Amino acid sequence: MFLFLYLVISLGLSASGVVRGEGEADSNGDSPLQDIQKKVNDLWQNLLYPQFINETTNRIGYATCEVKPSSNLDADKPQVTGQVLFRQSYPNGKLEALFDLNGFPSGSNQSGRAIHIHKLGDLSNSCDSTGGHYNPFNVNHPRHPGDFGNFYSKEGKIRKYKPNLLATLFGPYSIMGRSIVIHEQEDDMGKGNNKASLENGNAGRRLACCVIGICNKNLWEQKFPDITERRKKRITNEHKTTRPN
Ligand SMILES: [Cu+2]
Ligand SMILES: [Zn+2]
Repeated sequence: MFLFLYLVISLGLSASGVVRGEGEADSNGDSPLQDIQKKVNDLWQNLLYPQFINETTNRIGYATCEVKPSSNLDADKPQVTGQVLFRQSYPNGKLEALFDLNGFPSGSNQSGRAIHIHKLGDLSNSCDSTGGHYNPFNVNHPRHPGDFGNFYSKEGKIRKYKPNLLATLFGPYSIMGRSIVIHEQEDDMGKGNNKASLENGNAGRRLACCVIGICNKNLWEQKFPDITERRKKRITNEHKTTRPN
C-alpha cells in the first residue's frame, strides 16, 4: 500500500517537473522548497480545474440564476422575478455578481430584503426545499459565503453590482447547483440576539428563488454595461453634490 502511494506521488511529482537535481533553484530563482510548494499548488489547482472553464471562455467562469416567485406564497405577496449573474476569473479571481430583480412594491419606505445562497438546489417544494444557508465552513451567520446582505428596491426593482464576494464558482466549495433565495424581510446580520439570527438573520418568508447554473458570457456582457453605467452616474452625482464649489 505504502509502496503504491509512494509510486503515485513520485510519478505525479516527476510528471509535474517537481523532482530536480539537488539544491537546484528554478529559473525564477525560487528555492527548491518554494518550487515544490508552487508545483503542489498547481497540481491541486489542475485537479480542481472545472470543466466549464476553457480557452474559449478566456478562463472566466459565468453562471446564472433565473429567479422565479415561490409557489407557496399568498397571492398578495410580491411576485419577484429576474436574474442573478456571476462572473469569476480562474483560478484566483474574486466572484462578482449582478442582481437584476423586479416585482417589489413600488412605494417608498420599503424594508430591505435579504438575499442568500442556500445549501440545496432542490426546488421540489419551491423555495422551501432549498435547505438552510450554504455553510461549508460551519460558521455563524452572516459569515456564510452567500450572505449577500440587504438590498433596497427602487420603483419596484433591485439593480445592483457587487464585486469581491466570498463565494466561489470553482473548486470543492463551488456554489454551482446551489440556490439563491430572496426573502421578504431584512437580514438582521446576526444581531437579533437569538439562535435563528446566527443561522439565517431572521429574514422571514422566502419570496423567490432559483438554482445557480453554468452559462456563457452573453448574459453578463448584455447586462453589465447597463447596470454599471447607472452606478457610475450615481457615484458621479454623489461626488458632485458633496464636492465644495
Ligand atoms: Cu436565506
Ligand atoms: Zn447566512
